[in-house]
Amino acid sequence: MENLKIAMQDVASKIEVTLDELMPLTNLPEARVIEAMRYSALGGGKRLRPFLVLNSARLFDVDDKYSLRIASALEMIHCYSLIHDDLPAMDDDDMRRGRPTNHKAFDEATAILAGDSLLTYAFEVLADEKTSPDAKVRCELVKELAIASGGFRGMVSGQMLDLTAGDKPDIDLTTISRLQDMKTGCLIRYACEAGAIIGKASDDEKEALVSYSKDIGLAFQITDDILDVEGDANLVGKALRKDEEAGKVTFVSLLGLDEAKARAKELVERANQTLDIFGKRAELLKQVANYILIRKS
Ligand code: GRG
Repeated sequence: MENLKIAMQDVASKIEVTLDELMPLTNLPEARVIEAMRYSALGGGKRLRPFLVLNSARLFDVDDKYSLRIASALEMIHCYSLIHDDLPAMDDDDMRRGRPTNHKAFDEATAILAGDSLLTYAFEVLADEKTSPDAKVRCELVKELAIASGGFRGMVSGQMLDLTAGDKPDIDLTTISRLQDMKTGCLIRYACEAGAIIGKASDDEKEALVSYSKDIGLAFQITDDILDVEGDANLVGKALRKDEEAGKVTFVSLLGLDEAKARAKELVERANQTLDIFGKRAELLKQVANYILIRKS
């Protein structure tokens, strides 16, 4: 695990530098929105999605200078979703990553704009030639990210279902899995898929990465539900036990803690098996899947 820790810190610092360069501060009168974007995008976090992008792309010897731009675009979408999710109209949270949420640090209108701007800027970054000299690759990266984050079969659809789930206490495991697959899973899937796209992976290689990412995405959400019940709010960096208070159906409420943990473990084991086609080169991806099971934040 020491290896993994160093590798994750390395990606986190590289992504911090890239995001900082991509979003320079300005003296212009509208600078407040840039400050709010930087507040959330440079505000720490595990950088799991960037780690997955870089290490999937490295399987195909892609230069990090390309993957870092893709990872930054994906992190921008992730941060936009967190800003909007924390708003009073959605989850109404005061703390995120151990500090005030964007709308608490700025104001609601600025937080909405910062989220909007991160969402659109992500596509500008992807569409730029610096992301890939191959226009077909850029197009595919843009298209798949739009699908993963959108409202037809992506993150926004998952969020919509989540917002209305409270009114439907009879939700079953299939429904909750579909909801979470869209809300959390789609961006995690994109991280690995993007590595395959930029790496011009074969169909089998791409399929293996997508299958791995689907399984770890679900395991990630199950552990999120577990952390909500037995996690430490100081380590997680936000208020916990909100699901139970809101009467929300989660993997833990449906399966119980032990069964939820067993399910997450099974998913990670299956995910790691699918990476066997890459041999030793997939070691870090396997380690990060194992880390999902024991994460404390
Ligand atoms: C508002 C369109 C819109 C979508 C919001 C992702 C999401 C949908 C809401 C976040 C709510 C939440 C806590 C989901 C559980 C899984 C998740 C995405 C956790 C946060 O991701 P981490 O743990 O965060 O990777 P860090 O801070 O490490 O980047």
